[in-house]
Amino acid sequence: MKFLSLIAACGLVSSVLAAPTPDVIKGNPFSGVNFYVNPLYTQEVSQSLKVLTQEKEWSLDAQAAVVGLTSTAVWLDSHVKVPSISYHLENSLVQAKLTGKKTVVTFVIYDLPNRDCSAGASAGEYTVADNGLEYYKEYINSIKAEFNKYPEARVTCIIEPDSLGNLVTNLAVPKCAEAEADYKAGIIYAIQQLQQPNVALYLDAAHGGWLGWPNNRIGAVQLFGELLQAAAPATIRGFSTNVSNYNKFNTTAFDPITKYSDTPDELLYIQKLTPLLQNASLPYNFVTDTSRNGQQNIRNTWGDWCNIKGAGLGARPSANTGVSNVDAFLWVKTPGESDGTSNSSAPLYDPNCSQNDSLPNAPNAGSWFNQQFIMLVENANPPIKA
Ligand SMILES: *[C@@H]1O[C@H](CO)[C@@H](O)[C@H](O)[C@H]1NC(C)=O
Ligand SMILES: *[C@@H]1O[C@H](CO)[C@@H](O)[C@H](O)[C@H]1NC(C)=O
Ligand SMILES: *[C@@H]1O[C@H](CO)[C@@H](O)[C@H](O)[C@H]1NC(C)=O
Ligand SMILES: *[C@@H]1O[C@H](CO)[C@@H](O)[C@H](O)[C@H]1NC(C)=O
Ligand SMILES: *[C@@H]1O[C@H](CO)[C@@H](O)[C@H](O)[C@H]1NC(C)=O
Ligand SMILES: CC(=O)N[C@H]1CO[C@H](CO)[C@@H](O)[C@@H]1O
Repeated sequence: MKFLSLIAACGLVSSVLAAPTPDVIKGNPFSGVNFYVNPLYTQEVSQSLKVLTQEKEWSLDAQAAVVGLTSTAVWLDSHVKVPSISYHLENSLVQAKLTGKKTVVTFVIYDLPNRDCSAGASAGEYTVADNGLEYYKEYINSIKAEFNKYPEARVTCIIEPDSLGNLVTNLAVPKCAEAEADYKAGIIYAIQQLQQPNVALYLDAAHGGWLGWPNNRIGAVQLFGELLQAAAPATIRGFSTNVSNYNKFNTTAFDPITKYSDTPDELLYIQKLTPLLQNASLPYNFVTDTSRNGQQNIRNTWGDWCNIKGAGLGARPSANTGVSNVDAFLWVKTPGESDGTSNSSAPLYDPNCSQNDSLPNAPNAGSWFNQQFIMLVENANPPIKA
């Protein structure tokens, strides 16, 4: 007995002392690995299920539980969330050990000054007027310090959804014009600090209904080129599209709202961007958010974005996309978390959130929204297999 526990103790000591093997990403960071399941999301869903079963008979709780065990991205949408990186990376290493497979975690970097400059629902903690860029750099430095503690963990980041889209099309909005220089400097800084052998970055490229229009995509590629040239030699793996959106990835039954567009789905958008990126010698790999694109023909206009009624979960997170330069389908937007409040007296109210194609009684962006979660599970396409 004593002998065995001595051996066990030696095993423990040596496994603590052995330096972990650093992860070095080559090619698609999602290929051949597991996708991280966030235990906090699993908990959120099981809380929701408790409320549900008290409220009504619901036949889909087994499916909902499967959703709770599906990989979702972790949003670092304020500086106080940064220390949670350790929690997530440690859990990812546990999941890797349990499954015998490397496990990739996706974080969303989302805290620029004047965030969400063209809308009201997701304004952030920093402003350009109040030294926001310096605070943002501290936020990025803290993220880097957390990542550096776990060189053996595999990490991908989605950098600043909506921000560059706003610079391409919304500079007429004063809050966006004011933010232009800080958005650029902040994103260049984020790329330079965060790109590491075990960290792959995806810069957000909005979606086909926004930057897909011919002039917009040319403007977007010019802007990407300008920022990547400034960030070099640091670089990115590619671009993310459709974060929090509802566009189909590949369809032949186009939604009527996309009628005048030559990029009515995300695959066509990616296929139009790819040659422009190649011609500019920029990376041209993509990830696409499929968390809510299961159903179409649910919006009055293509720009509508807030808690859309009738939406359903889309393709499950996977590296099997069928397209060589699409690295993965991801659930970036967390299914069940609100896009914004429908209360017109609330400080973060945006009129998009009380239109007739939005769910009523919605809480603030990021807060749990049971009705939305139920709806997404009920309308999942493909359906969730329990
Ligand atoms: C897109 O959908 C069409 C028709 O449904 C199919 O033939 C094609 O293989 C799909 N392309 C990709 C890349 O998935
Ligand atoms: C390719 O890039 C060059 C500049 O490097 C530009 O002049 C040309 O218009 C681009 N062609 C296309 C098809 O985008
Ligand atoms: C909703 O947001 C879109 C931009 O995505 C905008 O085009 C539209 O006018 C907004 N609608 C309302 C009612 O604010
Ligand atoms: C709407 O927001 C206002 C201002 O924050 C608050 O006083 C009110 O209680 C809210 N209404 C509902 C229904 O939550
Ligand atoms: C919803 O609102 C739009 C205007 O935003 C209007 O055109 C449409 O008829 C309304 N639909 C219903 C079902 O009330
Ligand atoms: C990054 C990005 O473009 N996100 C957009 C995805 O689509 C929704 C709905 O149109 C928008 O609200 C997001 O801003």
